[in-house]
Amino acid sequence: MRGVREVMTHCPYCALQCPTRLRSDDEEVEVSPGSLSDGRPGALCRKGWTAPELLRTPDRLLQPLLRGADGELVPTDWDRALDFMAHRLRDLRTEHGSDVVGVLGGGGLTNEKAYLLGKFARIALGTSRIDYNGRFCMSAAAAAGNAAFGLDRGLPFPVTDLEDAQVVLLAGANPASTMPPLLRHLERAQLVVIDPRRTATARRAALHLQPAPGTDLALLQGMLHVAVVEGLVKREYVRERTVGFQGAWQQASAWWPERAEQVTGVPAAEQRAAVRLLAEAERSYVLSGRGIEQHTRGTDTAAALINLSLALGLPGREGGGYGCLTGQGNGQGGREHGQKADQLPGYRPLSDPVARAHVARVWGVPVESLPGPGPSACELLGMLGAPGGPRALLVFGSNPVVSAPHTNHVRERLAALDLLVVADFVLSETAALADVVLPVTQWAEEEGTLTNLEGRVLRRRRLLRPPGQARSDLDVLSGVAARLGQPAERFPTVPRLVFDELRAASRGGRADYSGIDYERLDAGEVLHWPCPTAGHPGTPRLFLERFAHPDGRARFAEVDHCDPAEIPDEDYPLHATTGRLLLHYQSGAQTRRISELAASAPNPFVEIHPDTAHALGLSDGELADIDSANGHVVARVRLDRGIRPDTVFVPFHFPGRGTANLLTGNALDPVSGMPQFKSVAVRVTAHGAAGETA
Ligand SMILES: Nc1nc2c(c(=O)[nH]1)N[C@H]1C(S)=C(S)[C@@H](COP(=O)(O)OP(=O)(O)OC[C@H]3O[C@@H](n4cnc5c(=O)[nH]c(N)nc54)[C@H](O)[C@@H]3O)O[C@H]1N2
Ligand SMILES: Nc1nc2c(c(=O)[nH]1)N[C@H]1C(S)=C(S)[C@@H](COP(=O)(O)OP(=O)(O)OC[C@H]3O[C@@H](n4cnc5c(=O)[nH]c(N)nc54)[C@H](O)[C@@H]3O)O[C@H]1N2
Ligand code: SF4
Ligand SMILES: [Mo]
Repeated sequence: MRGVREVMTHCPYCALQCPTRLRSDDEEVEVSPGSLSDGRPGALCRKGWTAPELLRTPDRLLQPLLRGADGELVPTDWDRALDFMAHRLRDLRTEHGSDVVGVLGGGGLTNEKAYLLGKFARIALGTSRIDYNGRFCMSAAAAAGNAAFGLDRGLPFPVTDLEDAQVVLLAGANPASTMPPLLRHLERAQLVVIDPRRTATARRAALHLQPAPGTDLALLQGMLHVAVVEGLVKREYVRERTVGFQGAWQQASAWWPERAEQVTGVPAAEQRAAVRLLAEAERSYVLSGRGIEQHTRGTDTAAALINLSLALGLPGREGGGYGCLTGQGNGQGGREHGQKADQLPGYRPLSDPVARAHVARVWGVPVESLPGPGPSACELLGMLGAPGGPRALLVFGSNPVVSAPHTNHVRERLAALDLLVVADFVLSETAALADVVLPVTQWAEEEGTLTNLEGRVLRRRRLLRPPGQARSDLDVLSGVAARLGQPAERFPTVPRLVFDELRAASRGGRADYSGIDYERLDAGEVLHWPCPTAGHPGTPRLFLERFAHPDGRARFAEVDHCDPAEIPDEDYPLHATTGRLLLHYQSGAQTRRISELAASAPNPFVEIHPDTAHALGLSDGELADIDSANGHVVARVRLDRGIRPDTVFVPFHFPGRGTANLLTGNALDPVSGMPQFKSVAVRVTAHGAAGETA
C-alpha cells in the first residue's frame, strides 16, 4: 500500500458524523471536509480537523499489557493476554455463575462492534450484566421518545430540514460548541435557547431563557400553561394525532408562568414570548440536549418538552418537528443493537418472548439460554466487587473513571474487582487501572458503519494498516469467544459479515436495518432506518402519517416538577452544572492527546459570575476549591458574566483533581437510569482557605 491513498469516511467524534476525505502519503495523514448528502461541501470543527494526530500519538497502545506480580503493566502478546483473560473468566464463572462478569460498552463503537459485544455478553459469557455509556447520554430522551412516539430516533428528520425553520427551540443544548457545523443549518432561524449559561449558542439567540439548573420541568409546564391559556394549542392536531392531553394539562394547569418564574428564575414575560414565537411561526422545531436530560427527572423533563411540542402540533409534520440531538459518534446505532441492559438487536425489548425467539434463532442458540434484562450502567458500576455483584468487568469504549458520576466511588468499585479488562487505543484513566489492556484499532484503520443523529447509516472506511499489534474490537471478541468454547463462525471478524448478521437480527424490529447493505451504502445511497427491504428507499422522515404506537397516535405524558436530588443549602449554597467545551471530547482521553487542542484548553476550570466571585473573595485565574456532598475538585476560576450568579459550571473533560465527576452523586432517574450530571449543590472557596478538605 505505497503512494498516495484516499478514502471518504467520517469524523471519529460526535453524532453529526461530518463526512471527511482522508489522504495519506505514508508520511502524513491529511483530513478535509467531504460533501454533505445533497452534494454541498461539508465543514469540520477543530476536533475534526485535528483528529488524525491521534492515529500517530506517541503513547498509542501498540501491544497488549498485563499487570505483573509487581503491580506494573507489562507488554505481552495477544495469545498470552487472551489466554489469561479467558482462563480468569472461566474460573470466575465456574465459581460464581455467569453473572459474575459485567460488560460496559460505548456509543462510539461501530454498529458491528456494538452488535457483536451484545451477542458476546449474552451467549459467550451468558451474563445479563451488560450496559453502555449511552446510559449517561441518550437514555432519558430515548425513554421519553419511546413512550411518546412508540419509537426513538434522535432526529426523525434530516438535519437539512432545519434550514427552512423560522424558529428553533434549543432546550439544554449548546451546538455552537458541541456540533459547530450544525449551526449552518440554523442560520435563518430565530433561536430560543434554554440554558443557565450564556453559551456561544445562547449569544446567537433571539431569546435566551436562563433557568436554575434542574428546574426545566417547571419552566416547560409554565410554557404549556401559556400555550393553553393563550389559545395557541393546535386543537385539531391534538384531537386527531395524540392521546392524553387532559392528563398533561391537569399537571401543567397548576403552573401559571408566575409560579414557574418563582421556581426557575425565568421571567413570566419571557416564557410567554418564547411560546408565542414558537406557536406563531409557520415552521418551528424543538430540539433537546443533555442540559434538560441529565437529571434525576430527566425522562419526565424530556417528556414535558415533548408535551409542549405536541400541544403546538410540531412532531410528525413537514416543516416542523421535535428531535433530540444525539451525542456520540454512534450514539444512535449504539442504542439499537443490543449492548443496552434491556435490549436485543433491532431495538427489541429483551423481555419480549417474540423478540427473544427471533434473535435466538438468528444466533443459533436455545431461547432459554438468553439471559434477562440486567442493571443500568451506574447500577452496574455500583455493584462491582460487592457481594453477589460482578467480579470481572470488560470495558469497550468508555472511560468511566472520568465520565461516570461519583468517580471516587467508581474507583473504589473497580479496585474491588478480581479482573478489569479495558480495550482502548490509548491508556485512558480507566485502562491505567486494568489488569489486562487490549490495544485496538481506530477509525481510520477499520471498516464498519455508524448511524448518525438523523438515523442515517454511514460507512467508516479504512485508510491505514493498524500500527503495532493493534487489533479490531471484533477480533478481540472473537478471540475470547473461541477460548470460551464458542464456534468460530458465531463471532465473525469481518465487519461486512457482522453487518449482514445484524441486518437479519434487526429484521422486523423497531430499528430495521435489513434492507441496508454495504453495497448500497458504497454506491452512495442515503439510507435512514427503518429500511426493511433491499428496494426500500429508507425513511428520512418518520411519523408523517402516523406515530409508531399501534393506534398511530402520540402520547402526552402526565408529569410534574419536583426538586432535583441535591438542592443548594447553607453548606453548599451554589448550583454546579457540568458539560462540554468546544475543544475537548468527552472524558478527554482522545482530545487531551492532541497538541493543538491540549494547548488551547489545557486546564480544568470553574466558570463563575463576577459578582459571585467577588462575594466569595475570588479573582479570575486563581485556584478554587469546589466541594459537594460527594467530593472535592480543584480548578481555576474563570469569570463569566453570562452565567447565573447562583450557578457555577465545570467542564467534565479533565482527569485528576479537576475531574468534574468527583462532585456528582449516585442519584439516578428512576425511569431511565440517567445520572444527575447537570445539577449538584456545591460550595466554592479560595484554594486552601478552608484548611485540609475531606
Ligand atoms: N466539543 C464537544 N462536542 C461534543 C461532545 C464533547 O464532549 N465535546 N460530546 C458529544 C456528546 S456525547 C454529546 S451527548 C453532546 C452533548 O451536547 P450538548 O447537550 O450541547 O452539551 P452539554 O455541554 O453537555 O450541555 C448543553 C448545555 O446544557 C446546559 N445546562 C446545564 N445544566 C442545565 C439545566 O439544568 N437546564 C438547562 N436547560 N440547561 C443546562 C449547559 O450549560 C450546556 O451549555 O455533544 C457531542 N459533541
Ligand atoms: N459530569 C458530566 N459527566 C458526563 C457528561 C456530562 O455532561 N457531565 N456527559 C456524559 C455523556 S453524554 C457521555 S456520552 C459520557 C461519555 O464518556 P465516556 O464513556 O468516558 O466517553 P469517551 O471519553 O468517549 O470514552 C471512550 C473511551 O473509549 C475509547 N474508544 C473510542 N473508540 C473506541 C472503540 O471503537 N473501541 C474501543 N475499545 N475503545 C474506543 C477512547 O479512547 C476513550 O478512552 O460522559 C458522560 N459523563
Ligand atoms: S462537529 Fe462532530 S463530527 Fe463534525 S467535525 Fe466536529 S466533532 Fe467531528
Ligand atoms: Mo453523550
